[in-house]
Amino acid sequence: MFSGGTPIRLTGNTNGLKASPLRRLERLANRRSRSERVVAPELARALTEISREVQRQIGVLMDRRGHIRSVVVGDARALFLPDLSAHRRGRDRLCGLRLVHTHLNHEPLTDDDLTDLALLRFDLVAAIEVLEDGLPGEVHIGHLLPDNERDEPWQVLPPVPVHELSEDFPAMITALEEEIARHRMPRLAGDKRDRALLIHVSKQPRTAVEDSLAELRELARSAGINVVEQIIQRRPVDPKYVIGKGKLKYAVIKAMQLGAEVIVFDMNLSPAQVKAMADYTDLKILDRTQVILDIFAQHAQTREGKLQVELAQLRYLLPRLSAKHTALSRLTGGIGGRGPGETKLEINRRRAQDRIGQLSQEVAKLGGRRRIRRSMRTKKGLPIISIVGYTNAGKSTLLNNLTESQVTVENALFATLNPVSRRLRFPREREVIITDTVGFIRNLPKDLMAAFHTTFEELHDSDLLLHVIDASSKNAENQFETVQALLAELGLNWKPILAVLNKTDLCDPDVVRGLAIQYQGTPICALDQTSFAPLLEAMERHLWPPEHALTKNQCVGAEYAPER
Ligand SMILES: Nc1nc2c(ncn2[C@@H]2O[C@H](COP(=O)(O)OP(=O)(O)OP(=O)(O)O)[C@@H](O)[C@H]2O)c(=O)[nH]1
Ligand SMILES: [Mg+2]
Repeated sequence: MFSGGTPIRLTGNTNGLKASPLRRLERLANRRSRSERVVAPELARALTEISREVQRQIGVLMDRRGHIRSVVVGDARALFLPDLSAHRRGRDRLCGLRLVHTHLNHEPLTDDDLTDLALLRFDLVAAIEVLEDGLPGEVHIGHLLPDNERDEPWQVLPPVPVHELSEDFPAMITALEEEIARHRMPRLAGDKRDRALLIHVSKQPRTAVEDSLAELRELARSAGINVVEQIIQRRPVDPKYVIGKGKLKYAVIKAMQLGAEVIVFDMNLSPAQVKAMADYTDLKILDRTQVILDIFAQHAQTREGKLQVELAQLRYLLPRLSAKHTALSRLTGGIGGRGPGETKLEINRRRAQDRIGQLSQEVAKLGGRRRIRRSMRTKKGLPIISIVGYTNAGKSTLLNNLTESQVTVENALFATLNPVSRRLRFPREREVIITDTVGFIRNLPKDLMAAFHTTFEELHDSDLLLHVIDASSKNAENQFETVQALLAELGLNWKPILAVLNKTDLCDPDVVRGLAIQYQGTPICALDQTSFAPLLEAMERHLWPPEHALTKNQCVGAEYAPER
């Protein structure tokens, strides 16, 4: 083990070893081999002799200067490697250690040897056959390959006797490392985004899988994650390793080849699954909820929004914070671990609990104030229209162009977090308050729903909901259903709702006609105020019953009056 300063040089299955081999192993641990070979013949011989005597595999981890950093004892079939996490040197490089060990049964490199090679990024792995007389036989060597086109990122060399090993090990490693760095996907200058591999696992139909992944890619993009690869597994979810251990190994190796630091699962992971996978790899493991929370954390601007997001993040993290869990630091730094306003999330369990209590109170207090503001507004008797809809449907754009305001509009998911209200003046001195709010999404994380409770509460005061639908999306129908279901969940489905078909400038007119019939919707292009007349007319019809309604010609558009 290299963590904690002093290396523990002899590790593994040393129980029951007699004094003599134990002493020889300890002596080995202080050795330095000056050979330019992968392993010097004398060292190989020392290893095979002890190995034969104790009938266990013996391995050494050697640095590039030939120092033996650790001696590892296994059983007859495998080694038990120490924790090397403190020894990682960045993903563009090998770890600077080679593993040289014995094989008692003349076997070539095993699957475990090669997995260790890939996951721990050893300079190389060598297995020395132990002959009957305890002398070293042939040496099997495997090393990583720079090429990331293949499924297997390693190469196994033809075995050679120890004394025939070439003497240019240092040159070979330098060349290999250079090659690996060259093959890395080049990062554009200034691109500091985390790179991620996306994984979808389910038995859903292909189109559903593709839609789901497309949305996850959008979420990732909005969170500032650079997606470098995606893997689809059409199988039931493995309760522990989600895609199964074998496939997880493949994914981790693939991620490493591509220089990805993060694996994002297109689903929500249980705390146990996160822990199992984090124990297996030091890549950061994220799920869909964390990506959404991360976007919220980056977009939160108001004090209330920041508190709500931090609350949602901590509620999500709490069950994942076991008392002593190394994966934690991976949960809490960078993507998935950013607090709102660039703070770092509190990771200690006890403090997280305290903070949740404190945040809940503050959010409730702000909710109370919000309620007072609302009731004052209601007293004024102005009708309230709320704009709802799937995220990125164009809600804020509509609010801006109806009222000539400057709410943030972005081609990103969850650009808006907290409600913004503006006045909208109709002819004949009729005024309404129109509110834009946070967008909806499929499987909206429940911790977010809970934290944004007071925000959603505001919708209850509405006299009319405008459900903005992105008519240009091929998932318009699913998105419509999702929003309807969430409205029902919030107890809002009994409210009068006007369907608004947006982004019609991007649509085939026949599609718009079809959707208009299907949803009894009013087509608009939120970017173009001249398209608003039918919508304004429909809003008036709802708010002021027909006997008082304006004639069509009188409804000419909106005037802006800022909220006081
Ligand atoms: N072509 C076209 N683009 C539009 C239209 N309406 C909005 N957009 C674009 O769609 C993107 C999202 O618009 P927003 O108004 O931010 O959408 P939103 O529904 O408020 O999104 P969130 O707040 O993130 O949930 C922006 O890039 C807008 O410019 C439209 O009618 N036509
Ligand atoms: Mg918005």
